[in-house]
Amino acid sequence: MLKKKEKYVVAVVGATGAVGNEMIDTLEQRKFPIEKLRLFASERSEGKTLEFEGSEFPVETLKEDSFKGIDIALFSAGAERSKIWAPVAAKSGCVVVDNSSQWRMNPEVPLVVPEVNALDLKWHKGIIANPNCSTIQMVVVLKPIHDAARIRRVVVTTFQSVSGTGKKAMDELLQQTTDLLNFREIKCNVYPHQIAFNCLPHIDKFLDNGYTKEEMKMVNETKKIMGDNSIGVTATTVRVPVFRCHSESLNIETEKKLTSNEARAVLSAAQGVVVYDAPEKNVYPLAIECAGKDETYVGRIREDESIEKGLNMWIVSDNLRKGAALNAVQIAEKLVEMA
Ligand code: NAP
Ligand code: 12T
Repeated sequence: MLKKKEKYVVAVVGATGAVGNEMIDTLEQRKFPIEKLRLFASERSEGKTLEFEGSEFPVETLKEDSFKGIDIALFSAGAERSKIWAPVAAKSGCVVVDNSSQWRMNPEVPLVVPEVNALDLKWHKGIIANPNCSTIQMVVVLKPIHDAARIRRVVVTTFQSVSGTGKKAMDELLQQTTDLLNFREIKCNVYPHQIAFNCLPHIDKFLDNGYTKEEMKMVNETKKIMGDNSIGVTATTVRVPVFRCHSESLNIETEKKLTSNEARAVLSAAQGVVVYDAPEKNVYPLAIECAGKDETYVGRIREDESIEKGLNMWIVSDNLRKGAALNAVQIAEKLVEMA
């Protein structure tokens, strides 16, 4: 449990990565009460420094006693590192907010999106999991609809940016794009196929049931966060040549009829959601406009005319912010509030 203090010693593990970088910025922007910031990455980053509030901070490597004196650690260094180091950190009295998939479905670990299930933070035992980026933005929108009309089933298709995979993938999209425009041969290192000018129906590993791990994360994590196993979810996750922000097409079947105007009203009142929906003026959420924003934007809200009680909508959010760093920092803020 986090003890009440004026200011906290905070660590970012994976500080040099795409998410870690965003975590440092988010902590600064939201004026998180920090007494001391500790930054960790791999041996490759030894000797590097990173800026926070105008000062340079050294990047350290992880050791058994690294977490002594640290109150809160935000992890985003991959599942393998979280598997080893999150329990080490928790054992030394630190509260871990983990961004990897390692602990999300563990029944001992709360999986939290503050707008949806902040109360689950009460039963943590030292590790709290941050959901998958595609799941976070979806549940922020599903929760108010579920409360108003009970959701039976969701069919989701994602259009996910390369920053979800990390820095190397952003470099690969840029490099392939410039190479192709200069009639040079391209290299594929991060993804199995060309990502520039292409769409890949493949995110994370394929599983025995024919779905990808990313698709099953959306199915399983949604039920856990919403605290309702009866919600049916089926997903197709697609990587698109976009740098930042995930877009999602949602088809939602409800128990109670919601008209598109009712849905718009429910979503307008929801925390963390912005209704951005005026198609007659070409107004709908766009990845390039949502980059750097905190909210999940919703547009194209319309009734599914093929069923009695169904809605279609298009949602966009910044995967590095609400999908990762911001949600983790909001969890830390809630912990401080509850301490
Ligand atoms: P990234 O840009 O590739 O960064 C990876 C970070 O992990 C770097 O800081 C790297 O340090 C560090 N790291 C690698 N091996 C390490 C080790 N042995 N010890 C300590 N640090 C190590 O990836 P990213 O996009 O930021 O993602 C990082 C992780 O966050 C992912 O693996 C994923 O689990 C999670 N994530 C979650 C979401 C979500 O949906 N909520 C979204 C994206 C990512 P060096 O620079 O020294 O190599
Ligand atoms: N493979 O944290 O490649 O479970 O976009 C997030 C993003 C895993 C995760 C990606 C991934 C996660 C990706």
